[in-house]
Amino acid sequence: MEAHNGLSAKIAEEAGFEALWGSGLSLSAALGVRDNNEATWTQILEVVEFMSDNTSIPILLDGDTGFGDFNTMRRLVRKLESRNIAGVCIEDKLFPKTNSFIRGNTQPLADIDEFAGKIRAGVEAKSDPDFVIVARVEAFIAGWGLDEALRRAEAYHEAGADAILMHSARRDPSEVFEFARHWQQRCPVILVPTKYYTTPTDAFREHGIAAVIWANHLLRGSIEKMQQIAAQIKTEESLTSVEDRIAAVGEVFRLQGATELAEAERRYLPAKSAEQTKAFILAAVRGEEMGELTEDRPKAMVEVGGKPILQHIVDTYRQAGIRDLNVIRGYKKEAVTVDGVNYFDSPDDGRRAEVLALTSIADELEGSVIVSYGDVLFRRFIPRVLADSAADFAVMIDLNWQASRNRNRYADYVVCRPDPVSASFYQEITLEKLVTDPSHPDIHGEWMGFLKMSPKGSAIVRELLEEPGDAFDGPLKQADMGALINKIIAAGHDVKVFHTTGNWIDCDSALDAIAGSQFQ
Ligand code: SPV
Ligand code: MG
Repeated sequence: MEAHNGLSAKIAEEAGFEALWGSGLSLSAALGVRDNNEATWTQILEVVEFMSDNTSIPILLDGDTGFGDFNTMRRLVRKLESRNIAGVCIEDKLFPKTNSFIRGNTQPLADIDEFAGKIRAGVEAKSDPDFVIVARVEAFIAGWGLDEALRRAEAYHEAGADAILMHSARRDPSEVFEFARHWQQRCPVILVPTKYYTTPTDAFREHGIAAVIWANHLLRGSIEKMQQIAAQIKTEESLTSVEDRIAAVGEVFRLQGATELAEAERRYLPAKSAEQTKAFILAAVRGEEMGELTEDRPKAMVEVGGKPILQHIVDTYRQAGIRDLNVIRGYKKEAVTVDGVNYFDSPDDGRRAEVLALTSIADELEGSVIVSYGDVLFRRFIPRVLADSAADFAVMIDLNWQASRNRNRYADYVVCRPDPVSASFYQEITLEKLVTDPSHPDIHGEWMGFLKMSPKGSAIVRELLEEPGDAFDGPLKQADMGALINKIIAAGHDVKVFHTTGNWIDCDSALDAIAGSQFQ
């Protein structure tokens, strides 16, 4: 299959072709010049180098007439080998050549001996025994007939050509088949059925043809498509109706191998944990306790100190260096309009169905992830500490949990091992469980709503989310983050505890929202 740059080469390879034709016509047309050696051979070399770098299948370069005499041919072969090009095809015409389909029968042919010498020079310049040299015979193009075609093929084969490309401009394959019958497979024969394109491919097989070259079809396909799209955008002055007719930007990135670069960055760049962590902010619930403040918006969008709570959260995450920010919306989702974040929609708006919401985005839970709440304001060191942790699971707790109990508000209290207050500085503290009963005798702190997962932790959570709903001590639809964390512990995983006193606020009442404005 023809290709004319790194992109078309990749597309042809992905389509399953076994080899590529670096077409002189397509390469020159794509560069905006004529197929008359207007592009220099080193310019062509640069393009085929991109094709070679971007593919793993063999490339046969259309070397025109070899771009000069035997001496240029020797240099060409060496340069192509160094670019990992599999072979070159040269045609027995004169430099500068003209495309065979432009008044072909008026074109002069090369002297047989001179051309055979060029082939020998190429063969002897090879250092890779697998590099192939294909001799292209233009006798039919020039109207010189079968005998001349056979004489030339024989001389070039004798000079060491690995294969003969027999070209023809006829609408039917009769002359090339006639050649094949007489040639009797003395070496492989290659055809270019651009003009006799209606010939069934089985007919080529029956005549013992080794390969056919679809010589310019990706170029011609792209020309037509580009013309249509350009005309349509010009006429309509709009992108609306073209968007669905063109490749998505994501497809462009895929063809460029963007994923590989992202993986390489993870492997080779110094780890900046915050940059490699993504945050999911749960902002689906209304927050009825805030009354009319949340009639037309979820509580994450209630304004505190002149901007929505969610905006404060997003700003703080960004200050902490965490920029991959994802918001799960539910209640009045159209009112959630913070810029620069990715939105996901909870399948059940307005309820504390946090596990259900996470299940709906389970595929996104990969790599290093922090899940937190859309109504919790916090200092930036908190996500930083969590992002820096190598633990598979980590949470942040507030030791001053009595404040919440005294105000009698709903909270997730934590039982740790050992007690963080009496633990020595270097001791690891792990979470035993979350409890909601403020009179539980072993409470050590209050969970601040942050769950950090390492890449491995994310994978574990994805698996837990696949379990049936009743695995969460009750219907999945009602399971909250606390249930998920207890589930992680019950499955035998350690949850590391970091602690602080204050430095956060849970805006689950209008009162807290006002306190939050002082906090900021
Ligand atoms: C090319 O693809 O550039 C060729 C084949 O040489 S043809 O255009 O048919 O001459
Ligand atoms: Mg050509």
